[in-house]
Amino acid sequence: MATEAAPETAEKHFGLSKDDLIRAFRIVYTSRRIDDKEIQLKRQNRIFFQISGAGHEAAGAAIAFHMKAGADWLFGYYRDRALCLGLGVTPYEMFLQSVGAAEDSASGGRQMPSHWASRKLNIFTMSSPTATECLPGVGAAEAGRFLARPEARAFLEATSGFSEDEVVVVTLGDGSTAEGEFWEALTTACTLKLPVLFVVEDNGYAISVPVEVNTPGGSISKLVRGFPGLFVVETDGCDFLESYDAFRWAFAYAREGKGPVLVHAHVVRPYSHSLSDDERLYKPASERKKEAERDPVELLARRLVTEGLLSEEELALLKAACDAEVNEAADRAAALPQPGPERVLENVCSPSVDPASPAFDTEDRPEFSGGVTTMVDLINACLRDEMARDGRIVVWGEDVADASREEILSEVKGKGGVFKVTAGLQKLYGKGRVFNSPLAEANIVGRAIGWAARGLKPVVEIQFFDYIWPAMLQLRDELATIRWRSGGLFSAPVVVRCAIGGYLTGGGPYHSQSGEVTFAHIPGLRIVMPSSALDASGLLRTAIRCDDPVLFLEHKHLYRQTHNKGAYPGREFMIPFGKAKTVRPGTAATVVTYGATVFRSVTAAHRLADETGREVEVIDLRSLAPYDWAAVAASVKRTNRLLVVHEDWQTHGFGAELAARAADELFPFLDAPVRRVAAKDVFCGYAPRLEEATLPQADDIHDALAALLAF
Ligand SMILES: Cc1ncc(C[n+]2csc(CCOP(=O)(O)OP(=O)(O)O)c2C)c(N)n1
Ligand SMILES: [Mg+2]
Repeated sequence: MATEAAPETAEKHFGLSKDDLIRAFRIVYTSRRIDDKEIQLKRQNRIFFQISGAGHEAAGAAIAFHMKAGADWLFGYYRDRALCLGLGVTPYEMFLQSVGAAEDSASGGRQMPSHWASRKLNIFTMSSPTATECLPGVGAAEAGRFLARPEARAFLEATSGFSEDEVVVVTLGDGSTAEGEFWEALTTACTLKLPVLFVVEDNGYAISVPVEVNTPGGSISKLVRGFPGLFVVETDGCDFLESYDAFRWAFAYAREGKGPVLVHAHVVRPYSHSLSDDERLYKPASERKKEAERDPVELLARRLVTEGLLSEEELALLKAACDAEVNEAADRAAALPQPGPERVLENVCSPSVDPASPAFDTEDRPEFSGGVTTMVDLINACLRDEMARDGRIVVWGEDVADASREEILSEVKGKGGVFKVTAGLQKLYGKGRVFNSPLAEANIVGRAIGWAARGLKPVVEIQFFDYIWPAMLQLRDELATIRWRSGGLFSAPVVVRCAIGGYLTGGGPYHSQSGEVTFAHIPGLRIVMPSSALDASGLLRTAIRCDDPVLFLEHKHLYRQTHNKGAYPGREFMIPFGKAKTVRPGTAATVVTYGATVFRSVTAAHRLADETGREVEVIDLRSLAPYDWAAVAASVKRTNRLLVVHEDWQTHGFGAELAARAADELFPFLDAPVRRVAAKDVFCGYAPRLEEATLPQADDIHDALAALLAF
């Protein structure tokens, strides 16, 4: 009897109806058929890469069944085809990416297939590095909580908004859990009790490397059980119904605000790692046979038939309908053109907000107040006023808070940064907007991406440039690429402040490093390096208000000098990027420099003028990406001599770029070879005499200039 059968089915299938199960089958089967079609197209050279979601389909469909598309967020990876289909990405959209079509809505032909993105569905643009999605996912969850606060109402419209019980789903493979960023993400998800659902799709291999090499003991779910508050679930990801049930509990826990969850889904990988891999080289036939028996598409098909939900004929008809849809979508997409060469440079930076434009230039309209003070104070004042102007600005990093344990603030003065740049900001704006991160640089930058993607404005601190490197993957492969790789769908206008440089007499090799050129080389990142308090104030304001990621380099040695002090220039004082400053006029030669060598260059120029009566022009670039080539060229056309000075190493340094460009574009105007003064190609020693001999000094600049003038 129907009335008796209904509850039995409901119980058996966790409340899912026959139609639900058929929908699940459509998803897993279509996913597999898209992979098969792509493999065919790749073999015909009609697409250029293929990586399949085969074996992961049932787990993916189960996740999709529980997600609220467009309310929850996905920070996923390349095996999530079924999950994305379940959320609403269409087969046609998937093929647009495989053929590299200009119309590919996820990336405009930028990304390999299986790197989806959708603004509408809250699928964050996927990248290829393993596990880099974990920290942005955690950041997005924090951002959701921040946006849910009543204080956020004032600026909610300028953000992604939030949903009451939203969950951020982060997926990754078993091998990827060996990456430190996964553990950094778990750390923050647990300490902050965030609604993040980590899904480890464990197919037993990372390309050819079996799971026990990446995971001690071979089981990630066993390994993470000690994380406080983390709900850990293990499931057979090949079985749709078992997965559906596991994710039911997982989502309920996260939605109720109890904290993060890790679902360990055991899946298979029947199609090799990608079409460039042949698993027969490292997987014995017996193992492949066992995997084939767990094929999730077959398992679900068998269940539908054996449980009488579909007849063999109905199943065949359903498959035929899916096949037809897949073939039609592939044919339609394959007919479309790739983006033309005119689109190569699109979306490297914001197309609408140009921080080099006059809109960011109020340099000639300062409204000074107070006496002259240090660079530290003016950066602090700029942060203070910008945070008052825009509630979306949030500050974190190592030691940046006044005190993580807020209740002790009545007893102590508070820390506010190892250089005191952020001192007092927590007291003013609370620990919701100014807080300490764990001691983990990728964590700092990665989380910021998640916040920024949702329309907030993180201004984060990397304590020392010497320790920026754990964040390199986030900076270069995530932050810098997000707008470009998503065809403008997403952006992450994060400001990363970082103390840089030497001349500390005792800074040693790990507190004296330069290396700005490593970042100036990366498309999509803006690099700024002020030499005076006033410039720092104006450039930081531009960095915060612009719509691109900015690496804001604050020279430690310049934080508290007397020669570069300034008065606070007011709440609207902005200096555009790419606008150099002539700090000393002259006609005999041009010195182009930035950072701590500006003062040394001016000192050298003064001495030379005293000795010879010849005046050398000194130009402070102030920003390196973009840099003010027009100012350099105009000066060299007048002086006919060029010396580039920087603290960073000489070999492959910023001076190499300027010298090459001068040789190319200014050759007819040069009366002498372009010269460089820079650090010796060695790390900076602790002994002050070593430091002095390593970093460029005013004497070195003076001597180079004398030689240049004598040429
Ligand atoms: C940081 C980084 N290192 C190496 C690679 C190359 N690579 C791509 S996928 C992969 C294996 C990933 O294995 P796993 O996490 O188990 O995911 P699966 O592909 O098995 O689903 C490797 C080494 C990469 N993409 N990123
Ligand atoms: Mg794997």
